[in-house]
Amino acid sequence: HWEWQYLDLMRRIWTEGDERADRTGVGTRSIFGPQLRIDLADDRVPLLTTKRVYWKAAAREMLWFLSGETNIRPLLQQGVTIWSDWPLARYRKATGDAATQEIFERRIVEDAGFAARWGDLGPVYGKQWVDWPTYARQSDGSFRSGRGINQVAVLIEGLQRDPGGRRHIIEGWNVAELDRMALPPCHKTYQFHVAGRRLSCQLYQRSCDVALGLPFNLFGAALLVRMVAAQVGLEPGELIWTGGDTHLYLNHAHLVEEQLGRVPSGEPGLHLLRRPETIFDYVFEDFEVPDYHPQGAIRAPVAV
Ligand code: DHF
Ligand code: TMP
Repeated sequence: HWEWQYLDLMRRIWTEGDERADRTGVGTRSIFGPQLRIDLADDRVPLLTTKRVYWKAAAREMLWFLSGETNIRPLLQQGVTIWSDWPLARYRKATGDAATQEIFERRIVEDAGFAARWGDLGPVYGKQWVDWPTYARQSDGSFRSGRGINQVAVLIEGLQRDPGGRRHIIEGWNVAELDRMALPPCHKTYQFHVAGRRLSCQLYQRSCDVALGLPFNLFGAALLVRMVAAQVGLEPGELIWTGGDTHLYLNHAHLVEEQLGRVPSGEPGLHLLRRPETIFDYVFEDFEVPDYHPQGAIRAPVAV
């Protein structure tokens, strides 16, 4: 069962990880450069069963990336609150207003102007994936913005034209724009690879919160591979996940202890019910996760 790889990673970090201070002030145990290899054949999906993972939020987040959006408003309109903490922290700091998360989120949904002012994360994943900025030099030597590059469309086209290519990459790490992002991309590079009829993907994640972020990131990546494979007419192959700084936050001790005492239960699947015209036309209702019978959710605070 693939999930033992996740549990083993968790155990290894907790017992052998290097204890260090981090940006958030919470503190972590961390290792550098681990890898997971997950077979995606036969509708398999890396979705944890040893705790309940809110996969619907991960799916909606992936569609939000593909839509090019960087404002949390469309997520909140769908009840997805995983990105609220960062705009909220910025809002509190800038205004001194101690608004609760609920009040802040309600205001983002109800007030488009407020959302435009306070709900944007900057040029994060969505922007870089489908509208990577370009600059055109003018005859007088000045620069003007050119047409953005849709990396996802380029990827699909490239896989169709040259399946054997070694340049099938979606890159989030736009060095020139990092300082305007609420959070520089964690799952920063996706490289695709075709062998025979199978489409594999290696994800490089520079920084990984194993307890909260990774379960979402694995499901999201698998969903992306499945959509790309369906669009280019290939079978899903392997998802290879490589982590940079791969850590457990010290205030997740109860989660680690609880989860490491559990044993994987069953194998959920992932069905794509429809193959729309383009990868940008998927909707949430196109996804189905049969046979998901997870064990109980384990709450833990997210480090901001
Ligand atoms: N910062 C940190 N420190 N860790 C992260 O995982 C993280 N992830 C981000 C942005 N910044 C981050 C975006 N993705 C949760 C999951 C994914 C995510 C952000 C937050 C999260 O809090 N998950 C909880 C609650 C999920 C829910 O029901 O809404 C969980 O128990 O999985
Ligand atoms: P950092 O920018 O200082 O590395 O902090 C980012 C934190 O968020 C780090 O704990 C990794 C975590 N994270 C994930 O694990 N997955 C994600 O998708 C995102 C956005 C963040």
